[in-house]
Amino acid sequence: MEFKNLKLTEKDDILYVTISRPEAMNALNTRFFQEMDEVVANLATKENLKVMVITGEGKAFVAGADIAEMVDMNSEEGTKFSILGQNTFRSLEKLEIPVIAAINGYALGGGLELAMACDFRFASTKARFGQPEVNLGLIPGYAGTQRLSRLVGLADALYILLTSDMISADDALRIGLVQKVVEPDELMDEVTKVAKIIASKGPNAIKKVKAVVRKGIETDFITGSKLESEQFGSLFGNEGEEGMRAFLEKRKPNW
Ligand code: DAK
Repeated sequence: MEFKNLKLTEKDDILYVTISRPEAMNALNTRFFQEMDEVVANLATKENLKVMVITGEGKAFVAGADIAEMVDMNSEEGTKFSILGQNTFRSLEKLEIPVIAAINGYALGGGLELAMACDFRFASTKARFGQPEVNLGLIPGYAGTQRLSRLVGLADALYILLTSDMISADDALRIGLVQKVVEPDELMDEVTKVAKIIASKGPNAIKKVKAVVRKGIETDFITGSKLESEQFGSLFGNEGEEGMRAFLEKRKPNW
């Protein structure tokens, strides 16, 4: 597939995906979802890749779903568009390798929903966050109502969803929506630094941490703990053995 909305680069086992439709603030259209599906299904699954990073080109990370594409949709088409996006974000969330959002500017509506489907978020001081759907007489359509309250708690989520207030990077940090805020020209370096740290760890352990935490939060404590024991056990005799032997032999593990 020829990409029109995404630019891809690969370096040091990290896949960088840049959303690139700056003239429309990187608004998410049907084509974006098709391209992201292709990345998640076929490109980010390459054996050598350890981490994926998503960022935006220009002033925005993503300023929302494409209002120009949505405006003429009827109810049935709206539901279809919502399901398309929900499925894409769900598969991103379920990707085996961690996904980091590098939020360079506006992360609004569907853009914040995309960022929330990533595993964690670093932001530039220029980033702004909001769910302004009610300004348009809409509600979030890509599971933003569900992810936001799980990430920041009920009251902050409802404040953001009910007021359409655009919050700063520092406020996003304060409520736990992002994990770090840095100067704009440091954003990609900081994200790369943390991506490389993750890429240096036991690759299967990294995938299992993500899977167990993500599955665990959708189930009850006992079921989640059982899953943890199974996955913990599965690392013995292979990657875990190498990591533990390397520690005892005072050398770097050979994953
Ligand atoms: N969609 C389409 N075009 C957009 C856009 C968007 N979300 N955001 C910006 N643009 C376009 C603008 O129309 C403008 O195009 P031209 O006029 O140059 O052709 C260009 O990008 C530059 O934008 P501005 O001139 O407005 O730039 P400013 O710097 O003045 O302002 C802004 C930047 C990000 C503050 C402003 O553009 C803005 O407020 N944008 C809209 C933000 C917004 O409301 N986002 C939420 C979108 S709604 C569902 C599925 C999904 C969703 C809901 C339901 N179902 C199917 C049920 C999700 C909904 C959303 O995400």
